[in-house]
This record gives sequence, structure tokens and C-alpha cells, in this order.
Amino acid sequence: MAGSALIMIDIQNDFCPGGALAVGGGDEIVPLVNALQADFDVRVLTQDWHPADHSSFADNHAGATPYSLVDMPYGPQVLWPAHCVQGSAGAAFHGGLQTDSADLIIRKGFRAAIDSYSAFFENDHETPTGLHGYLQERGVSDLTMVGLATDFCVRFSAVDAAKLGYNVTVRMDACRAIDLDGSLAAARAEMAEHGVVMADG
Ligand code: VGL
Ligand code: ZN
Repeated sequence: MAGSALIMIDIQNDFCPGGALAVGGGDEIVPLVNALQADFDVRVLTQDWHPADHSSFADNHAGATPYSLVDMPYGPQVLWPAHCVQGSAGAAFHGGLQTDSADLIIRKGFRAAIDSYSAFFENDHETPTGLHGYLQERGVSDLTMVGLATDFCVRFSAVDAAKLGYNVTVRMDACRAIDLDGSLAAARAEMAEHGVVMADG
């Protein structure tokens, strides 16, 4: 029975230097992420995968600027520069990332009306992505998370996983943050509150 999974979050060109929503040093994590893969029973990649008319893009809101907040029916939403558009080069995984050994690639954010930071639930916190069912069927209880960005998709994934009852470790040395208005400090505090272990190697 498989027990442990490495969840590799959104290690895509648009979140790396030169990309549409570049995270500082995003590409630096790739060698470590590749090296970690052999230590796990199950390897999962997530891929941010938005239609061009996605409601999280500032361009799709008249007069809105990137990084401002809007109220959506499911709560406040940060408006981002257009990124990870389905089929684009920016949505592709970083070219150095070892993807051949992944058991599953889970796409998220593909519905125009709702964003999905977490690998488990969309931003309404109730529409499932299917990852929990997959991991349960594979007999996984322990998750290690790596990827981009620490304070958005890694944070939401880690907190949801802890709430679902997994033992969760975030390898902070294999993550990089956007750090918008204190979001990294808030992410650390929320993850700690939910019992997520933040490790540096
Ligand atoms: C992410 C903002 C928008 C992430 C995805 O992967 O952390 N952040 N879409
Ligand atoms: Zn996105």
C-alpha cells in the first residue's frame, strides 16, 4: 500500500522568471524537486490551467489593475495578470522539471467563473478537484508539498490537506513565494495553526 505522496504544485513557466506571473527564484526549486521525487510512493503534479476569459485575470474586469481585490460570489479574489492560459507555453511545466515519473497531473482553475488555488478544492472551498478521492484510493496518508507559490497555491493546498486529515509537510526550501501584502507571513501562520510542518531540508 502506498503511504506517501509528493505534491508538486504549479511548477510552470508563467510562475518562473520571465513568465507572466513570475515568482522570484521560482526556477531555483527545480533541481531539488527532481531529487525529492524518488523518496515517495506517489508523485502528483498540479497544473494551473485557465481559459483566456478566466475571472481571476485583471484584464477581464474593466478598469481593474493586477493585484487588486474584487468580491466574487465565493469571496474576495485577487486579480492577477493573465497567466497559465490553457495550451500556452506559459502553462507548460518548467522545462527542467522531471514530469515523466508523475502518477497523476491534476489541472485546476479551468472554470472561468471560479479560481482554484488549492489542489483539493476550488476557491469556494467546496467544489472538489478529485485529488482527495485519488489519494484515498491509492492509500496515501502523508503528503509533502513543494512548488509555487508558497503563499497561494501551496498554502491553500496544505491547509485543505491538513483539514482532510493528511499528515502534511511543506518543504519550504522547495517553494518560493509571491509575498503580496504580508501573504507569506499569513501563510506561515495559517499553516502552523493547522499543524502543517514547515521543513527546510
Ligand atoms: C497561483 C496565483 C494565481 C499559484 C496560481 O500557483 O500560487 N497564484 N494562480
Ligand atoms: Zn492561476
